[in-house]
Amino acid sequence: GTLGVAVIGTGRMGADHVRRIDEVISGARVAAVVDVDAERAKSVAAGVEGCTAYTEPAAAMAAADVDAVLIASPGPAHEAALLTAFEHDLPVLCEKPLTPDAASALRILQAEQKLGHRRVQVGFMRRYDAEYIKLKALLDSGQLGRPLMLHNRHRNAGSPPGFTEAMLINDSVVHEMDVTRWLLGQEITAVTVLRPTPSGNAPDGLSDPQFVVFETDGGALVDVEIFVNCGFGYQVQAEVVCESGTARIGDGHAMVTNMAGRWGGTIAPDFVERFAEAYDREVQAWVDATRRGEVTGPSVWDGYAAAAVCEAGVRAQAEGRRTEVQLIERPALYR
Ligand code: NAD
Ligand code: ISE
Repeated sequence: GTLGVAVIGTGRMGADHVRRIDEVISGARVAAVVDVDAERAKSVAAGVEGCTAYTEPAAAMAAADVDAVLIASPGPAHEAALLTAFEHDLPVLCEKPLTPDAASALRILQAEQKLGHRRVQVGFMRRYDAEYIKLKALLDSGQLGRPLMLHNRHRNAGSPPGFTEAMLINDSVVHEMDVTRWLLGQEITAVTVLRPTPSGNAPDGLSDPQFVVFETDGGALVDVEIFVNCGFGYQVQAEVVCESGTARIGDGHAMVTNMAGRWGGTIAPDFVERFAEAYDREVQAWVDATRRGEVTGPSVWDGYAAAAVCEAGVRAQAEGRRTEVQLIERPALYR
């Protein structure tokens, strides 16, 4: 039957996922929404037929019409929601980051193992982006030979108030950490963070942009330009340099116009637009797998591994030196 989903957190991403499940996704409906802000939950629920508003995740998860949970609250609230979902043995799609630090991610890793089966897909949506999928297929085909370097650019038009140095790593660069592990099939072993003199447009207390370097256990070097106040739009680009060629994605050349003596295209304003199709594919894949009784996509292991790299990244950033990643051995459930 139709999957009754409880969406926890109805902010920017949560509200967009509610719309998506309501209007785009097949096989699921929004049975409940939860927000600590009762008014926000009520107003989102009011737009969806048969949807109940709650302020407590536990209350929604105990409801008879809730079969699965989509967590879109801020990172620090994910651990409590995940543990409650495990108590009810409910399937979960958890927005990235799994949790904001390695110790809490490890607790989730242990809790899911205690449950005895995988229940969580982590919201690393770039794995569902059409261009990233093509790039991964090309690398896996071996036509380009061994990947030597991966260059990434990650630019946001602006950062929200309260966006911190640590969030630059935990909320933004975490995407490149996952994409690196997934594209290359390698673990990240060390992180170094370098900074130019900050842009005059960077908010107080945020050194922006920054240049992050990963080393991998396969001997590849990965760099990330993270620039969250670039001002001109939302851009995510990647270029892999291999032994026999290179491949590049994210140029956004879907349409090129000629007008008034210039040629060019448009830049997406934000992630909601840039990754709209990836989010659609991600949520549909989660609903389809859940209805088959399966769990696919980025796992709690992937969420933990990214959190461990984040922890090294935040330390590298604060201490200004190359920092090695500490990772436990991959448990049998995730092999
Ligand atoms: P937001 O601040 O816009 O929304 C968060 C909402 O959660 C708010 O309405 C807040 O009141 C509510 N909330 C806070 N604590 C809660 C709790 N304990 N229980 C229930 N609700 C709670 O944040 P956002 O930008 O929508 O981010 C939400 C999540 O989505 C984060 O994990 C973030 O990293 C992730 N995100 C992912 C992407 C992506 O590209 N995949 C993009 C943006 C955000
Ligand atoms: C945000 O949380 C995201 O996940 C976006 O994809 C990323 O581009 C942005 O920098 C983050 O703040």
